[in-house]
Amino acid sequence: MKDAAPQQVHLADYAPYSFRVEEVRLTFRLAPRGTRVLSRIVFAPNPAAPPARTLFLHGENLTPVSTRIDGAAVEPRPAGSGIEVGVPEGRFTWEAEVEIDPAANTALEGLYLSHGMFCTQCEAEGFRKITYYPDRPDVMAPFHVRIESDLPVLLSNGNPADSGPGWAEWHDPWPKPAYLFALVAGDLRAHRDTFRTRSGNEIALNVWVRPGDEGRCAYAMDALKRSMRWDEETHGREYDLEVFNIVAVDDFNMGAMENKGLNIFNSRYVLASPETATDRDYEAIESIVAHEYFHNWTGNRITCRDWFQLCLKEGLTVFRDQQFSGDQRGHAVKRIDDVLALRARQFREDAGPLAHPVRPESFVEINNFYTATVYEKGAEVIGMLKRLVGEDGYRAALDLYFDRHDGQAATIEDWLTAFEEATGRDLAQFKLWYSQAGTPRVQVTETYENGTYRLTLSQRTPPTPGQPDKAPMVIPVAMGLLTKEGKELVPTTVLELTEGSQSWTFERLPARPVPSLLRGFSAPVILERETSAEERLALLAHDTDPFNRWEAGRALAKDTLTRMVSADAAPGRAFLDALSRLAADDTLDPAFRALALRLPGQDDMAQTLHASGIVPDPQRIWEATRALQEEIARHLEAVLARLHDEMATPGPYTPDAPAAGRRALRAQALELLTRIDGGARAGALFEAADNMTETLAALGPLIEAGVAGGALAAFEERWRHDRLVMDKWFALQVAHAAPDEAAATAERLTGHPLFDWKNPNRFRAVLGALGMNAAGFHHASGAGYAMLADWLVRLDPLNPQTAARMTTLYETWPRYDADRQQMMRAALQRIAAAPGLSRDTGEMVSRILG
Ligand code: B3K
Ligand code: ZN
Repeated sequence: MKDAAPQQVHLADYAPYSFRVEEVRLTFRLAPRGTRVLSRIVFAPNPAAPPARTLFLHGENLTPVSTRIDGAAVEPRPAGSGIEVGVPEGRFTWEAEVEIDPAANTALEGLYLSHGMFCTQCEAEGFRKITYYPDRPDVMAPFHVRIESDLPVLLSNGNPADSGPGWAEWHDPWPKPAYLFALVAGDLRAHRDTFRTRSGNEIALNVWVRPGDEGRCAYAMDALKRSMRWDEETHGREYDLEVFNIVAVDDFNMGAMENKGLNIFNSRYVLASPETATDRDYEAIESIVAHEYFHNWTGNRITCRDWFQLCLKEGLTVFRDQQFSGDQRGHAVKRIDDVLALRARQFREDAGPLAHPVRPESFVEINNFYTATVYEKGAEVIGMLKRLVGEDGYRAALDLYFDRHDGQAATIEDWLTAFEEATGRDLAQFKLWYSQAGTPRVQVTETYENGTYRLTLSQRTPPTPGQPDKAPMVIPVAMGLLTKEGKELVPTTVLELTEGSQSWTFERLPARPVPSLLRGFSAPVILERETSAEERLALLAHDTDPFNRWEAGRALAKDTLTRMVSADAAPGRAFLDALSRLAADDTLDPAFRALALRLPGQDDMAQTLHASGIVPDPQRIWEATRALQEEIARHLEAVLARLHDEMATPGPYTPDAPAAGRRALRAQALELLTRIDGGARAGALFEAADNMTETLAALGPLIEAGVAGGALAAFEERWRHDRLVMDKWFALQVAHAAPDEAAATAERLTGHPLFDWKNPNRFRAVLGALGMNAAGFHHASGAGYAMLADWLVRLDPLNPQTAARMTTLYETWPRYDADRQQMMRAALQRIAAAPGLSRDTGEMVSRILG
């Protein structure tokens, strides 16, 4: 395993590599236990770096067979995370032959095997496990790859160059960093299509899957074609190779990877059919296919100078995929979904021991920084920038950025300079969003006198690890003013809060207005305002901004739950009536109504209580949530029953947003009704359902009602041979288990013959679901904490990346009471003490423990 004293890497230490790589030629002789990799790399001095006569190359777990410079054998010496060797002046050619062992690669980084198929994952630093190379994103080169293998399908980046029996060659003309390298070899089937770019090039598109899965590729292909068109129409960006390949792999550490011309996907984000995938799956496939495709320009053509700049490609590409999905499915609902995810993951991260800036300044293992902060807050920062410079300014800045940096490895400074030059706006203060961690709090105070409303906004960002003091940020606050009856007095305007505290006045108002603040969630901040229930009810009924309309209902639900948790109070009649009116309002989009009827998640409630100084008790939150759902079900029974009947989608299943919205509303109604009907409707739906969305909409509530035994057995019987569907079966039972049964359920399932703990999807289905079942994971017995720790200790030596990522389930320990804190810390300490703990998990547990 790795050494005990982990090396920190610092942004401030960046220095360019001493050499340029002019050309890379690789030959792979594939064999599961002994793959030979031959490399021939032309290096030349980098004019932008001091001259050097020592070549450093990364390399990990490689068995060298031979190494040569300009044809003469050399003997490099080990150095840091690779090797070092003396080189001649000027241009020279490095050649190496190494042996690697894909079959032994359980970490799923580098070249590995999944069901007999060779595949790669190189981002961030996996290429060094394939051959010796300057494995850093600022070294970009064209690659020529030859693959020798008896397997029928042999793929790499770029365009197919030549092939014959047992071999194929690929040429990628676009200079790229090694992290975008990919190779796939296997017995695969293609779902084929073509796309004509707007300048008339015909691109061959393939989705490659295991035999038997061909029938489940159509939606991913359709999403790809829509993404390609969208990037042309909205950003003027065309595809730049003759072929675009997507490969679905069952064993994959994350969602997908944007390798140039050869995207590799976790199969759960490719394969879909009505019987096996839910509406949520279809939506995720659409957005991830788009995300990886959009990386072709934001990430690949323009990449990152170093890994500290990760948000340059990730924040921007998330922002682009969010815009795309909004255009496809409707922006109002998409924005609410995105903010739900932001609060659930990023606000949680920002409030705990793992808080870090969007552009971190140091790391031990970069894989630990593919976080909600880099991705989701990174996207929010771009959304704010766009709001501040306007639609046209944004377009001009992006055009300049693409023009100026195409083919380069860029920085956040380059990105912001493009905005400054294209729009004339000074972004010096705005740049703090990249360096200051923590979620800003914006406090609202106001006065109203003689028709004049004065609004004062004050900002403060709490301390985060390593950052005790914070400076004021640029916070765009979109707002409007309404009358109590819902008439808009002041339409949406954007206030720019740049100082610690600022005031704005609005004059000649007919009466005290109801402010609608932070419309569209215009900045990733927490708003602090004493708001009366009357005001919230007015906004819920009338706000013209759909986000804030939803937000008002959300706030009422949180207030109600807070009172139920801390004072055993009953839910207020006015709230229930408002919810009822909203549910019954058929002029509103069903998807929006489904979101409005959904109660805050239990972890979200814990976060909310903690932020207002209350120590959350997960058990009480669970009880209050159940009680409130029951109250809502009783109060709204008639309208929910009507929705349940009327929102049925007759005819064959289609995955489009309107149909999915109807199913979501129906499922929401069903979940509530099951609290009072004992599972009658859910049981009927389970029997009748002909698609996975409805099957799961029925099964979850049946489990919670304690009447799912037969349904679970029938489901298992029908789907035992389908790995993606069985992931759902495993996850659902844990996710919906009652608090005192969650750990035992997870325990039982880990003994199931289909529990393959080495497969990340299956591991996450059980242990990830346990960590997300708030009341179950945080059960007072500590059984959940202990069980997860046992499994992470077991997984870490095999798959450090997935183990490290899952330690974040403990990041909330500071929120809880002394007993839980002590048990969570003890679990973390037990992981920390595991012999040979990986650098990945080691860094995470030590940061979480603080
Ligand atoms: N860029 C990859 C993530 C790589 C993660 C490495 N641990 C997928 C994406 O963001 O598109
Ligand atoms: Zn990405």
